Amino acid sequence: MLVENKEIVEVSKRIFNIDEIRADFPLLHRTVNGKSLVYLDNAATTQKPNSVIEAIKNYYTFENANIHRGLYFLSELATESFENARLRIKEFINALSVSEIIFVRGATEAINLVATSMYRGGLLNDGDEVILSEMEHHANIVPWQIVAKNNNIKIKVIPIDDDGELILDNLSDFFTEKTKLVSIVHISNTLGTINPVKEIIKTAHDNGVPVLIDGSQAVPHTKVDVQDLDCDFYVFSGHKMFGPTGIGVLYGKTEFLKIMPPYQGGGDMIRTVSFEGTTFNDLPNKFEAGTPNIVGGIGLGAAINYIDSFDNSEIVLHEKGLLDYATERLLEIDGLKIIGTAKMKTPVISFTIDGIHPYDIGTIIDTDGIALRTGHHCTQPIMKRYNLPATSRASFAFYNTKEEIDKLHDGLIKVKRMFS
Ligand code: 7TS
Repeated sequence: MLVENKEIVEVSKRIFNIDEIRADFPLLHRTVNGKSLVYLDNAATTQKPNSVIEAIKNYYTFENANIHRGLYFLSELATESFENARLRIKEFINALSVSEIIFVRGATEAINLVATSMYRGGLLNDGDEVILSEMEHHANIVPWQIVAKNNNIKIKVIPIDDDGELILDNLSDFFTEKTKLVSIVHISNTLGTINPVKEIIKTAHDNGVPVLIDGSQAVPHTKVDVQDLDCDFYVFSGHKMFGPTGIGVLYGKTEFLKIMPPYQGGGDMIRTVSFEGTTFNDLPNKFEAGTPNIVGGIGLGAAINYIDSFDNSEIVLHEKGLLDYATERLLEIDGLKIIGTAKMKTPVISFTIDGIHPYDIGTIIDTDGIALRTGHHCTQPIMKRYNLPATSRASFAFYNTKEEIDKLHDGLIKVKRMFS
C-alpha cells in the first residue's frame, strides 16, 4: 500500500521546465522603468504563483467565515481548509503531529514566542545563557536581549571565519550548566552559508541543551525534516517560500510546547474562563490567541503544494547552476568582491565593488529593472565582522534564469562605467 502511494506521488511530480515555472508567477512578467523586471531579492520575499493567488481569492470568494467557532457550513469549511493547511505543513517538514505546528505571523514572531514563553515559564531565567552565532538575523538576536528585564540573558556567540562558515571546533566549550538554548540560523540570508545544523543539534543534545533552528532561508531551497534533524524548535515565514505575508510557522516538540505557558491571551487559546482563573486549550490552539490569519494559512498550504509539485533535487540542481554561474560572471567584474564563500551555499551572493557605495549600486541598477537588496540585511554583526557598512545582495529563487544573471552582470558593468 505504501509503495503504491509512493509511486503515485513520484509520477505526479512536474517536469522542471523554467518557462512553465515562470508562467506561474504573474509578477515576473511586469516591467519596471520600461524594462523587464529582474527580481533578485528573493531572500527578502519571493513572488507568488497563480495557485497561491487563486487560493486566496477562492477563500474570500467562497469560504470566508471565522474558524473553530460556528457550527454552520461556511465556518466548518473555513476551519477544514485552515486545518488542512496545518496538515500540509506537518507533512512538509515531517513533524510527528499537527499539534506541533503553531501558526504565527512569521519567523520573527515565532522566536519572540519561544523567548517570551520560555522566560515566563522559568525555562530561561535571569543569568542563564543562550548560544547564538555571529551570522544571525536580528530576529534571532533582539528577542533574547529584550526578554529579560535588565537584559539579563547572557548571549554567547559562535564566531564565523573569513569564508562565512561557523567556527565549530570548540563548540562544546560554549556549554555551561547555565546554557538553556542554542538558537541558530539554518541558512544565512546574507552569506548563503548552509550551516551543519544536524551536528550542532547533536552536540547541544549531548550537553543536555535544546535547539531552535531559524529555517527562514532553508524552506524555499532544501528539504527539511525536523525529525531527522531532531531540532526542538524550527521556525520559518510563509512569504519567503512563495506564500503570503503575515503567516509563518513555529514547529516545537510536544514535550516543550506542553510545558511552555501561552504567549498571548484571548479567544481560541482557552478552555474555560472566569474572573477567578482560566484554563488553556490543547496544543496547538494554546499558542494561537484570537482569530488567526486564516487566509494566510490557506495560502501557505497552497505554496507548499506548489513547491511539492516539483522534485526537490531538480530545484537544488537548478539553483546550484544559478549560484555557480552568478559567482563566475560577477567575479569577471574588476573590483567586485563576494562576501560569503562557504563551501555549502544556497544561491545568495552578497558583494561589494571597490569605490562604489552599495546604495548607489542598488539605485542605479533599479533603472534597468533589476531588483537587488542593499544594506545590512538585518545582520549588522556580519557587517561588523567584515568591517563593511553594507553590501549589495542578489538572492535567487528557482524561477530565476542565467539570462537574468547576464543582465545583472551587464547592469553592474554600467554602474562601474558611471563611476570611472
Ligand atoms: N531569519 C532569517 C534568516 C531571515 O532571513 C529573516 C528575514 C528573518 C529571520 C525574519 O523574517 P520575517 O519574515 O519574520 O521578517 N530576512 C530578510 C532579508 O534577508 N531581507 O529582508 C528580510
